[in-house]
Amino acid sequence: MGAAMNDGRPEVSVVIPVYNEALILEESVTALCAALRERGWAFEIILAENGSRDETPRIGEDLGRRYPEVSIFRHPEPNYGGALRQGILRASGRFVICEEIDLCDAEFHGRAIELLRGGGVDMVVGSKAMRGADDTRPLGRRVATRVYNGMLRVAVGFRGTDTHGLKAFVRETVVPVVEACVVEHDVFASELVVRAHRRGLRVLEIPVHVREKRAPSVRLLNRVPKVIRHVARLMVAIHGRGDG
Ligand SMILES: Nc1nc2c(ncn2[C@@H]2O[C@H](COP(=O)(O)OP(=O)(O)O)[C@@H](O)[C@H]2O)c(=O)[nH]1
Ligand SMILES: [Mg+2]
Repeated sequence: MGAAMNDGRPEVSVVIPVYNEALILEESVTALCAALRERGWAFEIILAENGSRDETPRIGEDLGRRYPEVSIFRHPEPNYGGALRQGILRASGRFVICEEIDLCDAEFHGRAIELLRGGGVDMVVGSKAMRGADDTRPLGRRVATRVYNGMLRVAVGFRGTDTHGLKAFVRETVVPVVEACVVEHDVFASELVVRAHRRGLRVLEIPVHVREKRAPSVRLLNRVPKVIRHVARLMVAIHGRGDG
């Protein structure tokens, strides 16, 4: 594995859910691997795949053979949140970065790990909507981010500006929060951030520059009914049982 391992464990685990990403998987992982090696970090990259209908699994396996830092596993059902959660639980690094294959934002990695190493924060969230962020996605996506965040504000009293993107955290501190999460699919990522806030973890948002390597794969409108159902479920889980 990479340089400077501690007890055979990497310092940084990068978890990336992947679904039908054959077009950009190899290029993204190769560039990410090179960028992380360049930093001299001891790291691993965990690809969390499920149900792809293209060459994603084969390309992922192949990358795993070529790069000792890279591994891929298959989550049994098509479920972004389930795959992400499983990937986090498989991670062994002191810090975990949750990435997206179309972003792989090296600048975020550098800033987030520096903040986590400093010890003053438990979780760093990359915000696409706060002051200083630069979001180059289409207008519909940028509006959706704000509407969704407004829903979380009303439903569960979320006070931040974004939950659904890049994050990095101290594994040991955040795994219990992951284990407390009940909602699957897209909303799991939000539940993790919302619960981290509610439990009094030190969560810091930093602005990100969003540059997607390709258009989003899942059509926005198709996702809406499911997201509304899952936010409702989250609201009941948090208020209904009064848990954090
Ligand atoms: N395992 C898994 N990964 C997914 C799924 N849907 C999307 N992803 C991955 O999640 C990341 C973000 O997906 P993307 O289509 O860009 O959605 P966005 O959130 O609208 O930007 C990418 O790495 C995708 O490959 C899914 O159902 N399962
Ligand atoms: Mg995307």
